[in-house]
Amino acid sequence: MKYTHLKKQDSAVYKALLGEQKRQEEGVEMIASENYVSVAVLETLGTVFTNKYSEGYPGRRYYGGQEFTDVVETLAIERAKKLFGAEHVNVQSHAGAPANLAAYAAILKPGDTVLGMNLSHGGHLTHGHPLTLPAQIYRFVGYKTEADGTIDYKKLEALAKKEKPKLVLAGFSSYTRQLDYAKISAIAKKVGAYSMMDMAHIAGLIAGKAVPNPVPYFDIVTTTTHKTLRGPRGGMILCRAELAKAIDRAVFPGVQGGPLMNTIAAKAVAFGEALRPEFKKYARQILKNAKTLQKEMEKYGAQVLFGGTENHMIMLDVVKSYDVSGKEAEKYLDAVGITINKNVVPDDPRGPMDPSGIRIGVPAVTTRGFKEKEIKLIAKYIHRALSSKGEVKLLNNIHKEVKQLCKKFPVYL
Ligand code: DSN
Repeated sequence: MKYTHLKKQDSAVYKALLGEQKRQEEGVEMIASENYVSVAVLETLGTVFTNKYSEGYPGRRYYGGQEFTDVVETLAIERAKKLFGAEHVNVQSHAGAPANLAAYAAILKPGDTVLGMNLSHGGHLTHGHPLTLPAQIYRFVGYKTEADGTIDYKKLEALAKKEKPKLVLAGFSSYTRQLDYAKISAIAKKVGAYSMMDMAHIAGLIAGKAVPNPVPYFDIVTTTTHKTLRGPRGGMILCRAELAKAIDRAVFPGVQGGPLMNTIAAKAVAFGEALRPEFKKYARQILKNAKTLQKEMEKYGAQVLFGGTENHMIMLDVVKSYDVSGKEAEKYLDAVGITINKNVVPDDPRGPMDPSGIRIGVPAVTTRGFKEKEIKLIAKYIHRALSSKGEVKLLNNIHKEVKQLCKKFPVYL
């Protein structure tokens, strides 16, 4: 990509862009929530759709000149409906957090109780962390995983009966097992609560039919459109037809003003890609790569949390496995060009800025073509880096090997 105008006009931003481009090409991207979008998606993000105000929805907007924005938003909606079998879809949420906020606002009153997964057990900030706006409006109660990494649905049902939530929330950002959607939605029904799944992390696996689809089971399903779904950074809400009006109103004008039409156009393009047969292959390869990573790390003696993985990521307790903290592990892996993030482990005795664990995901490396063979190499590099005690020469040598591997799998070049 040339960026000729930017180069001439703003050398500071251009230089940073080149740096980021090089970082993404030369490094092994293993942040579980990141991915590489296609060039078509990138192109669409940089189009004149960014100039347009389009408050409202296709066919009923507040400003004129919507004949083309209506086309792309309708395409995004129809393609998303087809991908996930949803009755209604809103593609306007700017990101996952506002999508969740809008979903809560559509069905809850201030003070209502929500059951959501505890953050250190894999849940997400927006599922009840005290510092978030939703947690100041609603009363969140967290449920936890068991020692073997599963969820005890009998315990969850007992908790729901005790707490009488208006919403039972499923979904996670660092949990690696498959949830039992039928059981969760049945528990919600039993206590007269709505059910909602935040599928942001696994939307691509669901679209690619590599894991079960939550949409038939839940009243509302929220997601981001980047991550495994490999679209532009953004959010989306899917729901039953009877909640369509409430959801649309909660997104606009409830939470947001004008939608980002360039992003919505790029969502349409990405959903078009996800509907193709190649995407099913991609989703299946993600599962194979994550399983390979789990098995290799276990062979090296590392402690993989939650009893292994059934999705796109693994969680490691690095304090127990390597006697390094999550922050140190992140630093050592950064030094060899492998990007991951430090992460809390269930009931972590350490704080979130220097927790006991790390999260490692394979969606981005799978996009660039890594298969089991390359994942085995990566596991070896991770193990060597985490065992290095920060020895610079050792880390530099691993970094050279990482760069060589990446050169063989160009992303955009
Ligand atoms: N920040 C995302 C993640 O990494 O899981 C979720 O919001």
